[in-house]
Parts: sequence; structure tokens; C-alpha cells
Amino acid sequence: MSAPVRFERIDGVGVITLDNPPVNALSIALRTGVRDALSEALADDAIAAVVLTGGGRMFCAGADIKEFDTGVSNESPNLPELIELVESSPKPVVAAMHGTAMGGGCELALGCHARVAAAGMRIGLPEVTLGLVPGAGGTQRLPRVLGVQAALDVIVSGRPISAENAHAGGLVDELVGPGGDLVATAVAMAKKLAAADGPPPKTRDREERLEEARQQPGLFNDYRKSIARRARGFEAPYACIDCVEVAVTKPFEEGLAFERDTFQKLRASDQSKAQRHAFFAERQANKVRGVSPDTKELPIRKGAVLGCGTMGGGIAMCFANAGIPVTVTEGEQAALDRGMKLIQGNYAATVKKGRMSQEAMDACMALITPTLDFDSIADSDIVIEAVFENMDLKKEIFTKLDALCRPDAVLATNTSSLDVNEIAATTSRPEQVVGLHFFSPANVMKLLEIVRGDRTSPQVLATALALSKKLGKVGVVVGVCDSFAANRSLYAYSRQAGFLLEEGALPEQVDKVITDFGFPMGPFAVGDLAGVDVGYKIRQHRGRPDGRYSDIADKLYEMGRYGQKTAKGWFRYEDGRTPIPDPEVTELIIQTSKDLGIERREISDEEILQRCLYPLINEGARILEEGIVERSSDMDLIWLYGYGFPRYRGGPMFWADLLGVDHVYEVMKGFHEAHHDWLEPAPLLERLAKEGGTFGGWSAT
Ligand code: 3H9
Repeated sequence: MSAPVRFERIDGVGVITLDNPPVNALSIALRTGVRDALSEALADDAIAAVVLTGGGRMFCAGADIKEFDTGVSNESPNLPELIELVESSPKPVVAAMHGTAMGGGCELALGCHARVAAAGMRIGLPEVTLGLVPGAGGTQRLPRVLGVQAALDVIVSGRPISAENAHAGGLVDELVGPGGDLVATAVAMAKKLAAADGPPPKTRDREERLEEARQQPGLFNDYRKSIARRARGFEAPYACIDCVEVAVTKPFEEGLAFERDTFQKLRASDQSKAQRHAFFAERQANKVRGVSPDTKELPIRKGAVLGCGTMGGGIAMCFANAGIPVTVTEGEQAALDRGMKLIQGNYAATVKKGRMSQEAMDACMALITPTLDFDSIADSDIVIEAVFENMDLKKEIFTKLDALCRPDAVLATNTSSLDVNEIAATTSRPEQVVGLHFFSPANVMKLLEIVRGDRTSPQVLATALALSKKLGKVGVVVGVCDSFAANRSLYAYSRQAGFLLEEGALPEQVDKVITDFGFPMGPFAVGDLAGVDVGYKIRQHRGRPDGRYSDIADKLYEMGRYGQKTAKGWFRYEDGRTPIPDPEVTELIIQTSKDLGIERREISDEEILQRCLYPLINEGARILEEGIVERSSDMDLIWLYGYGFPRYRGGPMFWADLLGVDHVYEVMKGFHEAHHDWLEPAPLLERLAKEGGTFGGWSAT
């Protein structure tokens, strides 16, 4: 097999092109290829300098993440060794970057003696998002070229910066505008460096940008404090700060060794395994049974949303944020005005917080057209129905849409629980009908549950997946069942939280266990945020769910405790958002236990965690076996992006695999014996436990 590099001579310069599609990941084969090409260039007297560039869409997406599980990433030449060869090369090496230079790709460029970048490309060190620190000198070299504060921002956030910003900060030496020749510019720069006196300049020798930080002793601790809220529970962001601090306080070689050691420890950690799992889970979710990768999606140039309540308005904002014009309709002017006011208010709050400019807000508002004229949506590429959760109403709407819309329009329902097949059957084109279940608040939450009806066409599914990307969402395709995969598994979790109160726990205890585990909020604070009244109305409308559930929430509703909106719900609120335990609720819970004849007991934090999360895993096993989701990692994405399951734990099914499926099964069996209904181990859980299998390793075929 030929090495995934190309080597050519241009004007006395050896040009090495990384050629490992699709992203030029630095696999062992590519590392070996670059090393060999570099040796060839160094041995050739007719070559004065070297240019490193990327073939295809980008310069390089970094180390091959798949090698981290097998340890092949350590095989020689490993990335630090390769970069050492580049940096110590007696002939100058210039990086010519386009598209993306990430992680190890950025580190490779930092080892070069100069960097040329195509305008508009992106460069960064996203290792932190994989639960890692950059492990090939990134934390030591980036502060030396970009300055410590800016390097911390790049490394700790993991967010790439534009070539323009990288140029302004000193990371990129020359920008090549549209129409310019990237490689020719790099070749010219390489020749200039070769003509200069002395050895080529090494990044490791640059000290001046570190000096600034040495004058600010509090810098690193302040930085740690500044990330406390968003990095809660994560190890990698703090490890990144430690590495950059060492870059400032220790000699380069020591810093490099410290970084390498930290990288290896994190690579083996559960947190990094979980975050790497999440990375691949997102990419896997785009591969859908029956939808071939070359399925051509329908263009979405114009959308319409029916219903301008909280949900409809949020969905309209998603379209506007993505630059897609959208019409919103309502039955009455007053409702339309209320909806538009809500949208306006949401944007204005974002502007006030400094997260959006007034111009951007104006541009978004201009993309949203409110109307009472239902017929005006006739030429929309997609219509999303977001009216009240009522089957008759939805059927009526879809019958009208069928008569009104173009035959190729996608007709979507935002139902969170109703049968998409039944809705589709009211139209003459069920293949164009799909569920698009947004999560509240729709303009914020990243999960989009794409509900595939029995007859939804592959093209419509491909369109929904592409649209979810455009809207900045993570789309997960699920099948039809009551409440679909997300709410169905959520119910398994929240039902147990309710029972725990009857048995002896209090909302503040349950919520603390869940937030200590890493969720941003516990189930009761979430209930208050979403509205106790909203949950109540859903239960009333849909009838009592199958089997018993704790009705303390219904009692709260009857007491007028609707949650944050009434400053009282499961908790009370003085500032509108911080939950404070309320003796009135404690009394209600204790009385409920008495009425049910339950003797309250001390419930350990461990039991609370297991009682809440293992039934959710158990329900996930049923959902998986029924084929409602295609793979367990889809279930993980649903919880990571829909309900704030801590990313560093990978999602419920991944977490179960880490715990051991047999352990989860044994605990569930014990719960079932003690509490009966709803806790019976799922057949798949039992089978995997007995076979020593994992959810990740299971497939239906
Ligand atoms: C690192 O560098 C560590 C070093 O500091 C130290 C080492 C010692 N490896 O995302 P896409 C696959 S850690 C392996 O759909 P896009 C991806 O799974 C690395 N595979 O494309 C997918 O496969 P498939 C730090 C990778 O255009 C296909 O490529 N770097 C890698 O939407 C296409 O990917 C990062 O964290 C990889 N590094 O986005 C960057 N990257 O077709 C990770 C991608 O089978 N990558 N694949 O599903 C990205 O963020 C995006 O892929 C990128 C392109 C923005 C580059």
C-alpha cells in the first residue's frame, strides 16, 4: 500500500502533501509517510526547504482518534517525535494550511518554522472536547506564539479561531486571500527562510510572549475560577490550564514531558473515553438504515412554522439564526402578537447579555414573517406544525397542508408523543411526513428527535438530518412509539424520582444527587423550570400513564405551585431561579407517605442515583431492542443533548457499559423484587448481563 503522502519538488523546495482522506488524520501510516518524505528532502542537496500541506478538504484534523483506544498512537514515529523531527530540521519547514488545522494538525504546524494560511480557514486545539490535553506540544508552543491568555482561550475552550485572528495574534505568518496560491506562497516563504543566515527559528526558543504572563502571578488561578461553572465535573479543562502554566514556569523540555504525561493519563481515563464516544456517536447518528450516503436531500430555502407559542417561536428562531426565512402562523392576531413579542424579547435578552449584536438581531427578526394567512405558506419547502398536542387538531392541519403545499414539501410535526403514522395517514403523501421533535427551549436545546414514520422516505430523512445540522442541532432518527425514545426514557427516570419522595427522600436530596453526578439540574428543579402546570396538563390530556405514578406533582398543581413562574413549585424562589427547599412541600410529601401507608426511610445517595438512572438505562434497553433507536449511542446522544447528561460520562448506555451491564442488571433485579412494577429488567439487559455483552457491542442483526 502506498504511503498516504505525496512528495514533489517545486522550485527547489520539497512539498509534502498529507493525503489521508477524508480529514488527513495523523495515523501511523501518515506519520511514517511524512517522516520518510522529510528524510528524503533533507538528504537531497537540490532541496533547500520543505513545505507541508494538506490534500483534499483540509490541512489536517489532528491525531487519528481511533488509535487512542488501541495505543497505536504511541507507535514510533509518534506525533511528538515527528514534530521534533520537523522542528529540528536544518532546512526550514513551512506549513501551508487550508480548510482546517486542528489538534495534532495545529501542533504539527506549530513545529514548523513558519505558517501560511488560506483566508477563512480555521485553526485550533479541540483536544479538551475529547477529554484530553493537546499531547504533541500544543500547550507549550501555542502560548509562545499567541501569548498566554489567548492560548488559554483556544486550548481551554477547544474552539477554533479563524485564520484572520490567528494572523493578527501571530500564529499565522502570512494570509493568502481568495484566488491566491497557498502552496506557491509557502514555497516562496520557505526559500526566503532558507536564504537567511543561521538555523531556522524554532517555536520552542521563543520566550517573549511568556514573559508577559510571568508578570501576572494570579493569571492561572483566576482562569481556573473563571471556568468553574461551565467546566464543572470535567478534568481536561483544568489539566489544560496546568499544562499552560508549566509552559510559563518550567523549561520547554520539562513542559513537554509534563504535557505528554498528562495526555497519556487522560487518554486512559473514563472521561476521555466517554467524550471520544460522544464524538463518534454524533457522526454515527448520521448513518441511518435505508438511507444511502449519496441520498440527495431536498433544498430548504424557506420554512413555515404553524403555531407561535413558546415552541413554535423557538423553532422559528432556529431558522432565522441559520439564515433561513421562515413564516409563522397563528389563528388569532393576539396569539401571533404574543408569540412575536416573545421572540423579540428572547433576542433582546441575548443582545443585552452581549452575546448578539443589535444588527444580527435585526437581521434575524427580518427573516421571520408573522401571518394569519394560512395559505401564504403554500410555497414553503418545509412546514413544521407546532400546535397543541391534540391528535384531532393535528389531523385537521395535515389534511389542510396536504391540499395546500407543494408535493415535494416536507410536512413535519413537532409532536412529542403522538403517532406520526396516524398523522401521516391523513395525507396523500405519507412519505413526505416526518416528526421533528424539538426540545424546549427550542432555540437553545441541541437535540432534534427525527421521528421516522413507517412510510417516511429516505430523502425526507436525509433532508431532516441535513436541516438539523444547518440549524446547529444534533439530529437523532427514532422510530414511532408512545413518546418516542427521549420522553419515554425520561419518564422512566422521573417516575422513580417521584416514588423516592414517597419512600423517604426530599426533592433537594434527589436534585443534589443528580447535580453531583453532573447534570446541570435535578428532576425537580427541571419540573419547576418547565412548569408544574405544563406537566399536569399533559397528564390530564393524555390520561393517566400506564401504571401508578406519584401524584405529588398533581397536588402541587392544585396548590397553585406551578414552579418558577409562581415563585413556588417543588421549591420556592426568591430571585426567580434559585431553588430553596420549602417546608410546605416537605409537609405535603410526608403527608402523602402517611396517606399511602408508607413508612418513610433513610434513602442513601447511592440508591437515589441508581433508582433514577438504572431504570432509564433499562428503558433504553427496551427502546434499543424494539428498534426504536438504531444503536445504543443514539440513546446516549438523546440524553447528552436533550437532558444534560454529563458528557464526561458519555450518556446512559455508555455509562452502563462502563459500570458493567451485569451490575446494572443485578441492581435492577433487586429493585424489581423490592418495588415490583416498572422495574422489571428488560430482556436485552438480562441477556447482555448473562452473556457478558455490552450495549455498545450489541447490534440487532
Ligand atoms: C489530537 O490531535 C491529539 C494530539 O494533541 C496528540 C496526539 C499524540 N481521527 O466530522 P466529519 C472522521 S486529538 C479519526 O463528519 P466534517 C469522522 O469520524 C484530535 N477520525 O467531517 C468521520 O468519519 P466517518 C484532535 C476522524 O467535515 C470523518 O472523519 N482533533 C477524525 O463535518 C469525517 O468527519 C479533533 O478533535 C480524527 N481526528 O468536520 C478534530 N476527525 O465518515 C476532530 C474526523 O466514518 N474532527 N474523523 O463518520 C472534527 O472536528 C471534524 O471532523 C472536522 C471536519 C471539523 C475536522
